[in-house]
Amino acid sequence: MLTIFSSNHRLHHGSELKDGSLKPSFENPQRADTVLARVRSERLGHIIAQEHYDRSNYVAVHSERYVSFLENAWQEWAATGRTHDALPLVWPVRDLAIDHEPGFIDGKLGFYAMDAGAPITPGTWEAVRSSADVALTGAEHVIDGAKGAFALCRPPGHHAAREYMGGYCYLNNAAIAAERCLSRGAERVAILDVDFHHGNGTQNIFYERSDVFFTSLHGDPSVSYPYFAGFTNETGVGAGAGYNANYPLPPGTQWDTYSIALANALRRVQAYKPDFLIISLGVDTFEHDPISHFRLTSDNFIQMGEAIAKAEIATLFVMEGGYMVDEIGINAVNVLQGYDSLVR
Ligand code: Q9C
Ligand code: ZN
Repeated sequence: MLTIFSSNHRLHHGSELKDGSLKPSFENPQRADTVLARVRSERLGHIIAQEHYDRSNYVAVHSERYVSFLENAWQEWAATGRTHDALPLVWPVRDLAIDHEPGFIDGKLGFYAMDAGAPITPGTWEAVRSSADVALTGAEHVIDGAKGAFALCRPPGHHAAREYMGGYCYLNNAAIAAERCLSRGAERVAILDVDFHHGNGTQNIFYERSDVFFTSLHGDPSVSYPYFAGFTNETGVGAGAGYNANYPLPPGTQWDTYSIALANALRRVQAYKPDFLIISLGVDTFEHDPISHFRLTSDNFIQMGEAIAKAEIATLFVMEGGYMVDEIGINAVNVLQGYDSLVR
């Protein structure tokens, strides 16, 4: 299958607060470069650069003011004389005012963030928009008839909601790709999120809509990030009622349990009869992932790709998380090879 990649991802390398101190983020440039190296060494298929897309594709799923914030945040932060990563330190929870955007960058950072896990650096915006363009380029290929494509996105996107960033995510690449499919004529798109963490951002964007079915398998939010979304009773509202399905799974989950939930999610996807399937492909479900607690093996990722292929829907794979850098390439490409082994 075709892989789409942008070297601009390297412009983004930030820090995160971990155990009370600021450290280099787990979400680092080595991740995408390791996946790319594996795509090459396994001869998965051609590798192409992203096309450039208009900003209108981003504001199709995010608010205008949020995209403006992302475009200008580093300049506003640097204008105050600061040179290290911009991170939020105050949030408008519960009864605090959420009805107007603060005028100063420190307030804006909290207003547009769910956590302190999405640092803004000098190169962040260029990397972020390129990552969305990688997903858009991949969407074009499946729209034009490819049975599969791999958008090797970085930074990831599934925690980014209509109007906030978080969890290493800024623009929601999978959602932007889904919206592109719809604007180019698709009637229905399904998104299956297999990242260890619940895709709260994607759920948020499509929660009141029936033209995108969102389903996610993830660590039980009672004990896993993002903690405040991903429960089974979140099934959509209004026109979106019934078009959202969450499968929270306990710590230590292995393939025997995981594969049953995956089969159930895929049954829901098939019943929906989507024109396209988008996989939010996180491989942080791996047994040795440093920030997650599932127990999938590298072989299980081949089985995951095979299971997805059996749904027989043109599929765009969009890279999300996965932090065991040594094996991220093997595990991501295993899913794609499992898929390709049954789709010709
Ligand atoms: N110390 C993705 O996989 N940090 N994002 C959790 C645990 C946030 C993961 C804190 C993890 C976000 C795309
Ligand atoms: Zn994740």
